[in-house]
Amino acid sequence: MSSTSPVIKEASFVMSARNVDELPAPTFAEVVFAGKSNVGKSSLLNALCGRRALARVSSTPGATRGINLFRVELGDAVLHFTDLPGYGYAQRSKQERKAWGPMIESYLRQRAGIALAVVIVDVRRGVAEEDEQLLEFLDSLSHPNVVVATKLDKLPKAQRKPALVELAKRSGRTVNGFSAESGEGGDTLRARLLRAAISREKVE
Ligand SMILES: Nc1nc2c(ncn2[C@@H]2O[C@H](COP(=O)(O)OP(=O)(O)OP(=O)(O)O)[C@@H](O)[C@H]2O)c(=O)[nH]1
Ligand SMILES: [Mg+2]
Repeated sequence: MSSTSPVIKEASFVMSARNVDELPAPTFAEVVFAGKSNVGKSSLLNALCGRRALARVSSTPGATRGINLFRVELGDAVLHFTDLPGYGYAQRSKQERKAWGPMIESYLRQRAGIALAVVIVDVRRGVAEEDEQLLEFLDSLSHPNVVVATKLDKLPKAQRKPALVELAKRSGRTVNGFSAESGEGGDTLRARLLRAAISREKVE
């Protein structure tokens, strides 16, 4: 990758869907953000775009409802970013919790344009059983994926690198560090997103 990191020139909200069928045809390569409730998916999306309130963020789990689609200009590419509701939050009603599994699953199964799935974990908590299941599901669908450990700023500087190395060792995957507070890790991630979008364009 060149030393100049791609920048996001434009980012706008497209729509929020309850159902995959409501989404527009997959015109652009899609980058999907998934992970447990409250890990910081929407914050990461906002930080990547350099926007404070593009996607809804809350300190209470369950901030993101439905499938939220954004249109993003990254370098010379146009992409869709998809912000998904979190999974694994035990205190939601049974009915709602049940609804999320199939919604996320059908999104991942049906969207032809998925270029990359970003699986977000809290650097202090690591890769949970549900995350592992999601990663395996993504592999089975041949969706390229990356693990991003966020909230890096919550750890003292000296503990960050060792924590990421430990996470990588335990999950057997490459783990990228990130902080929505400081923007740390953003350049690497934007470059990765752009690479995924370009390789997707070549396939189609
Ligand atoms: N210090 C710090 N706080 C963060 C970071 N990322 C997210 N947060 C905080 O974590 C909380 C949850 O963030 P969200 O971005 O709403 O999390 P989410 O994963 O989208 O949550 P759901 O949509 O409910 O699944 C908020 O209070 C954020 O301000 C980070 O990198 N550093
Ligand atoms: Mg969210």
